[in-house]
Amino acid sequence: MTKVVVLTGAGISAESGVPTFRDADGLWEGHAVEDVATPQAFDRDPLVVQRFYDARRAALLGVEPNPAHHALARLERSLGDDLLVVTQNIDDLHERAGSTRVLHMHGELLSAQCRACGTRSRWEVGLHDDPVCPHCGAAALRPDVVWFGEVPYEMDRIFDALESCDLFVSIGTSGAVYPAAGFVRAARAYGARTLELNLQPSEGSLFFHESRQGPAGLLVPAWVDELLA
Ligand code: BV8
Repeated sequence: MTKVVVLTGAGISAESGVPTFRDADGLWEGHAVEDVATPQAFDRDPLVVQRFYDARRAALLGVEPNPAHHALARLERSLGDDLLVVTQNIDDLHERAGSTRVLHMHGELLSAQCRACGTRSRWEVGLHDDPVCPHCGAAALRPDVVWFGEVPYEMDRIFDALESCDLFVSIGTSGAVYPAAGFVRAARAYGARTLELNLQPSEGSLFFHESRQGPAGLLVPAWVDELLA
């Protein structure tokens, strides 16, 4: 069986109505990255940061997975453990589409992290009113997301998967943020075939064996049909 690693970014959730980061009306439009997605920003003004993530967490209730998410869940039902979805996204649309083998390298909106005891707890409501940690009782919760300057989650598991995969596929990412933007070169160096599915060429397109342009909602189901044919 072909061992496959799929990397996803904001583009796979765009057709579900989740804003991307860098596109015209992107998330970063309203906010300077350094004002909302760095530990320094949180120390400087936690309320601004908490409200930024509370708004994105609340917005999750109004969106649904799209055909690209459902196609990857279908692929998992065929490949089982031979598929790993590594996502930069902090939304839960992969899981809501039925995917179980999902690794959130930049964290999750529906999780809170306690800065006192380190516990990560499932969290579905706001954090701006400074609720206490369900584990230690300290009012020290922050969004469980990886900010710029912080080390992404499960980097060892990701590189193990890149080392043993036969096919690396990148979907809906601009290739602007590291270490995710470096995965294609690592996978290729380990001998994998590499494919990009993106609305427009990304900053890393030239590193892929093949790059297909178009909306993920069309490209991903077609690619899954092809792979399972
Ligand atoms: C770290 C969570 C050390 C929070 C995020 C090397 C060189 C230069 C800089 C660095 C470097 N190494 C590290 C850095 C610094 C930094 C970095 O990369 N800076 C950039 C800006 C230059 N990286 C870090 O700080 C990282 N940490 O390096 O620690 C380390 C590393 C390894 C091992 C040990 C130690 C941490 C970065 C994580 C930051 N947190 N998110 C939150 O979500 O608020 S990053 C965030 O932005 C996302 O998670 C994602 O990663 C990134 C956004 O990118 P995309 O998802 O690609 O979205 P974007 O809008 O940019 O693009 C959308 C794409 O989709 C476009 O191409 C578009 O064409 C396409 N598209 C749109 N619609 C569709 C579509 N495609 C298909 N269909 C559609 N319908």
